[in-house]
Amino acid sequence: CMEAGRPVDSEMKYRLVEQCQSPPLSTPELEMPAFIATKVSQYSCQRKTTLDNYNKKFTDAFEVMAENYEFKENEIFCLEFLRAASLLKSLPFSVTRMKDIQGLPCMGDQVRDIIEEIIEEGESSRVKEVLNDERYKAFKQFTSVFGVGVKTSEKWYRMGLRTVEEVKADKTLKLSKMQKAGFLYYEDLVSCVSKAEADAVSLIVKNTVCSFLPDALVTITGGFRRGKNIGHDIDFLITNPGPREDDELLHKVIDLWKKQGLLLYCDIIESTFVKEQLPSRKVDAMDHFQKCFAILKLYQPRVDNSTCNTSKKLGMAEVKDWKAIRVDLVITPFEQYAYALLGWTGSRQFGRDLRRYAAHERKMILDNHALYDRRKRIFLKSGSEEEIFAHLGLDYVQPWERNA
Ligand code: DCT
Ligand code: MG
Repeated sequence: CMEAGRPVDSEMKYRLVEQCQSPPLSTPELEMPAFIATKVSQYSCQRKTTLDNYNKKFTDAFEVMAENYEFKENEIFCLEFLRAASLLKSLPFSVTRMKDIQGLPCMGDQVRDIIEEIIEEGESSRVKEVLNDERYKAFKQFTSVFGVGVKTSEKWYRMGLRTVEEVKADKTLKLSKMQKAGFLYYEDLVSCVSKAEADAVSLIVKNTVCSFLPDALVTITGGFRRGKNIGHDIDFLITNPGPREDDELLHKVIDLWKKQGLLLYCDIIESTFVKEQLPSRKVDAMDHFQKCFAILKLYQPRVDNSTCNTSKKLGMAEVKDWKAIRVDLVITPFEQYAYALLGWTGSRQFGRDLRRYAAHERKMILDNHALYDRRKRIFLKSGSEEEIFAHLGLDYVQPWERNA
């Protein structure tokens, strides 16, 4: 979740989808009688976005554009493309003509130009330009390393570095502990986490946490809670119902994993939460929970083939029987659990829009800890995600419909 690589190479995604044509839709008006473009909300928290994306060739293109603007630290244009991508992901049909996007929000000129070009030419020249851009390609590689963000990439790029190999080879660079781990386990970390791996790690986390606190609630959040079957990390929320709070829990868990040889990297961040403080006004603010960004060693049941035994007998290098996996553990007080769950379930865009909706439409401030009503000057308590949506006057959106 920190500065980390994205799960799927957008370039690959883009190339793959370029080739497939969407099925011809003769009369979408007749097939979608309930669809009225002007009624589509500009906020993704008022839409349902499942993983069935009928407009992947457009949304992949927008995500490349957004990422390029992120690398250039142009937040406005970055958001414009992220919002457009998110909107098209929520459509129940494939866009095949400009008429299909008529009346929809979030379709600015830049966005429309790219849609038009993809409809007419099958691909966008602007997106192709970005994909071939030296700076974009270098930043894409650098930010795929755990612990490397835009700032570090900028520095390396200015030094003339262009690839991960060049960075690795440059022994004069001062790397953070996180980046060192990022390079050490690079291959494992860029290969995505599967659902099966997430389930295996989930068992380990639950068993360890419950050995110290039997009543603790451990929930998988992030993309896996939204029904994705791959991710770049596994996110967990841990809380203890009942009065007892245990500030030492996270340390106990980490210490045990260290003893068991399961911990490859860990950065514990102590809670910085101040009760009296209003929810943060920063739209993309990090929360104040005690948390840990870790890399776990997940042993994998090896396929039983004779080559492994032979290699041992012949004294050859042993086959690696584990994979490094990025795991985030977040500890929350029980009263804040629903807010933390909503925030950590994402998607990022869904969370952004929830906070923007709260601020602009309800004069409320939402973050991962609480919801504050500025008119009534009170905090609104919630014991479940449903209650938070209700406080905001929103229809409930299921986790698997939050893939905005
Ligand atoms: N989140 C948050 N505050 C942060 C970081 C993340 O509230 N400082 C939320 C937004 C999404 C969610 O936590 C999980 O973050 P990621 O793991 O980055 O996203 P993901 O949706 O799980 O995607 P991936 O499959 O790439 O892990
Ligand atoms: Mg995640």
